[in-house]
Amino acid sequence: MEPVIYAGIGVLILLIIAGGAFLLAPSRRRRRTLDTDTATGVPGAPAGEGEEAPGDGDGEPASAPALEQPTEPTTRLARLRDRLAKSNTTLGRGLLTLLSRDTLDEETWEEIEDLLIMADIGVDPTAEIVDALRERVRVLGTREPAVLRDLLREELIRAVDPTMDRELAVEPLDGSPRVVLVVGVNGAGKTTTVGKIARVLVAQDRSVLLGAADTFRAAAAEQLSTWGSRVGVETVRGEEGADPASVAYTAVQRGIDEDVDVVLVDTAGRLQNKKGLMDELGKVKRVAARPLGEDRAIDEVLLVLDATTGQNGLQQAKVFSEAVDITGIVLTKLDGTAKGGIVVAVQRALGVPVKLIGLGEGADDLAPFDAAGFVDAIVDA
Ligand SMILES: Nc1nc2c(ncn2[C@@H]2O[C@H](COP(=O)(O)OP(=O)(O)O)[C@@H](O)[C@H]2O)c(=O)[nH]1
Ligand SMILES: [Mg+2]
Repeated sequence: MEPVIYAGIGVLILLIIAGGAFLLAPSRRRRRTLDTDTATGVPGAPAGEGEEAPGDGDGEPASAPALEQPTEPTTRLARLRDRLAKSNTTLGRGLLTLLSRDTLDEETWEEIEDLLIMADIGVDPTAEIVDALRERVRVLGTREPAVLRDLLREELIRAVDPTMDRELAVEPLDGSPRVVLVVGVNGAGKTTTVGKIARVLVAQDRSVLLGAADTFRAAAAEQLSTWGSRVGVETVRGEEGADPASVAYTAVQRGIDEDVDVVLVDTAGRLQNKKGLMDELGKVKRVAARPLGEDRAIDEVLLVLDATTGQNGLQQAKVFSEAVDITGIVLTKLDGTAKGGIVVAVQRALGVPVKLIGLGEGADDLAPFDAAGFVDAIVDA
């Protein structure tokens, strides 16, 4: 009898231990989540203090909350091409239909010009494209649709300029993080874009830290840290109404302390007046660069522009570029407009390349911009 009782007690003890471990596991996971939230809530909180090293203790590898797996960045334009094609079919088809008419008379060339202008390409680039096409069509004397399509494709690619350097300066450096500042008017898609870029970098195995320098609304920082936490990236935040420059500074300093590859700083987009904007953005940029030392500067200042805002958006873009040196443009909401020509217009207006395009509200709907891929999506639509 006795051995049976001992065995019974043994099994009971094992069950209690197993049950305890089972109950503990989820609460440990919850606590890690909380740790992260607390750390992000305190600007400049010391690096990982009090946090357990991932994967120690229970033998589980990195028992973090389930993180999302961003899609491979290099295949994105291919994946998102349909959206671009769909929103710009009128342009592509319209141009090809006109070019394929039996006679290419003055009136037809004017219609081609109108289509390009309506797509927001801008007056000067439109004239250049049409002049070049007219000349080449005349010299070749061809009415062959396939040939005409190739000519159109070539001239559009030339207008978009395939020679511009569209790489983001985010290659890791020794000693200090890359710093990217994101600017633009409210609603353009800045916060969304910072979140999407963080995902691209995470997919490339870079360590990332976010800085919520839009301190005017608490919701803005909340929105940003939600993006970050989905892929295990922390956010440095300030109190509502805190000095945006000091939040940016803290984020960069912490990026240095924690040996982070890239610090992405989101800003507010109030466009109250040019002077105010210049003062504020200039200060954020200056102060954020301080922890990097004398011989380093902010690596990228990305201007986020809503492609659906047309000429108005272009005007605002100019104001921003006068306030702070822009190094690249992110054109958002290209999924919702037939005016893809804004790519050409904004590059001309600011003299900097479009580096990324937003093609939807989905977390991975951001693609590196590529002149040929972009034009192909339009003329093959
Ligand atoms: N359709 C579409 N919506 C976008 C895109 N990028 C951003 N948005 C939406 O634009 C709105 C404003 O974005 P938000 O990032 O908050 O703008 P912010 O004020 O500049 O920070 C949100 O509803 C986003 O989902 C895009 O590429 N396509
Ligand atoms: Mg925002």
